[in-house]
Amino acid sequence: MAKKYQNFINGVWKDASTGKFSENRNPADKDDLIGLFPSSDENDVREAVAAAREAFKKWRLIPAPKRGDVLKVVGDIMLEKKDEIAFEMTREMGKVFAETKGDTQEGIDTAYYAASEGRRLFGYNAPSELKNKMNLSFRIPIGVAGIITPWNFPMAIPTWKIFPALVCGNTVVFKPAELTPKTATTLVEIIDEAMKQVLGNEYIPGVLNLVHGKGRVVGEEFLANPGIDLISFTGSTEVGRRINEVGGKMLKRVSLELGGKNAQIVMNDANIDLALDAVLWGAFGTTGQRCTATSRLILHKDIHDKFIDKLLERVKKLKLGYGNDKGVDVGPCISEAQRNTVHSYVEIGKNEDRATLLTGGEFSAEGNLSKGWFYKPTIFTNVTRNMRIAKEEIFGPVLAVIKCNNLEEAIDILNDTEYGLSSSIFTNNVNDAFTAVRDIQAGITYINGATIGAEAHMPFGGVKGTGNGHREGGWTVYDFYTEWKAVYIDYSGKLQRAQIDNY
Ligand code: UN1
Repeated sequence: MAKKYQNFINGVWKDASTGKFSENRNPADKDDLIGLFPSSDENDVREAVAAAREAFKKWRLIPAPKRGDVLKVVGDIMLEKKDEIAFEMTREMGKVFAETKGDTQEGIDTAYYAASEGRRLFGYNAPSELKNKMNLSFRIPIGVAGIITPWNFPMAIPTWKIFPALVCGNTVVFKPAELTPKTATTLVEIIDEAMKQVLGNEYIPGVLNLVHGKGRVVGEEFLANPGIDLISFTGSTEVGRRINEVGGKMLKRVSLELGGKNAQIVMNDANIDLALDAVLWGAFGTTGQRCTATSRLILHKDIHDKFIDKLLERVKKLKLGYGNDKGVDVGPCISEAQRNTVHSYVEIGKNEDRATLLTGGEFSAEGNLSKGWFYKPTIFTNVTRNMRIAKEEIFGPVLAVIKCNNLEEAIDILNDTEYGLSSSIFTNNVNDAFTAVRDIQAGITYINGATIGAEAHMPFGGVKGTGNGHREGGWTVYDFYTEWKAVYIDYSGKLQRAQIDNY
């Protein structure tokens, strides 16, 4: 009998009020049942929100450096358990062990960054226009943060959101992706352990609550519940729009990290082998299931044919398999449904769009692979910018190659998308590199680097349809989790009237 997991509400592990569970299975081996996780409903969310609101009264008064100390211990525990976390993450999510270790490391980096931010959280001061008066401003917590996270970075993305929320003095209700509830459970266990260690008798139940379940049920209650002040969401554009719409009506603060259709440009003067390494990593790392994945490759016509020959040779060497086995390069798609979506795009590319299928384009089901949701790394050539496979986010191991004549056209093609998350150009021409930095419309641009692999202490997010203007990561995320308070201190002993007494 598979282990039953629970929600964590008000400091207590408990079943969902529905009494129902859903299965979590290994995407590389559908016979491997990892556990049963609660199928919660709105009642569980309401209970969690009430607990978080109550906890907020006390947590906001814990000094920020001490809140930071909790995150320091969280980072230490994660570091100690890194391999164990990564192994289990590969088992439930599918990407290879080196990558789940990387995902965990991103969480550790975020923990230490948040810990140090507990001693910064800088405000500004400014001179007053009046004598004997001081103007200060500082950050204050907002309240209860609703955190909704995807399955592709089961550890890193929750940490980007939960750690800054907590260090700023907010309390949290966390709904992880249904497909990766185990990693989320581990994260919550670690944070709670650190809270207990650091706060001792001052421990406050309800600062962090975990509610498993479906977006349509649990997520909807996040929107409807007036006790949730802010929502941070990473996921599909469709769900993001819905959150923005309802959140907007309710005057909730909303941070959205949505789709991408990221491109790598390779110019005719580029280091070809370097650009090859990058596109293989960017397009097929994480089985293409990153918001930052390279899904378009824009090749200068002079090097196009040579590059494609080498790419084909290299891509055929990628080894598919269970990510915890040695020597595996690419894991499965996360689920059967996701693999079907990928395949339907391949059909669109072949038939509707009439691009050339260079390699892949089918399930990979040899031997043990038949037990999982494997899909062969796929490359289309002769793609033009208006084809659906060049425009829509596929979220799988599919790369669309587009030929270009010059830099201007390359950038124009790159920008011709509703999204604007990550981007990359390979060139050794310094003028072209700086032109690209200036003209590419994206939140992230790499020069001579793959489109994936943003660092935890830098602003992360996109322009245009990728989001709604917020950034995660680095110092910028702290703007989302705090309000500004302006404070005027008059020590003149009289009523000084701004805008009147001095002009
Ligand atoms: C995502 O796919 O949503 O920049 C996050 C990267 C990783 C994070 C990806 N650090 O590729």
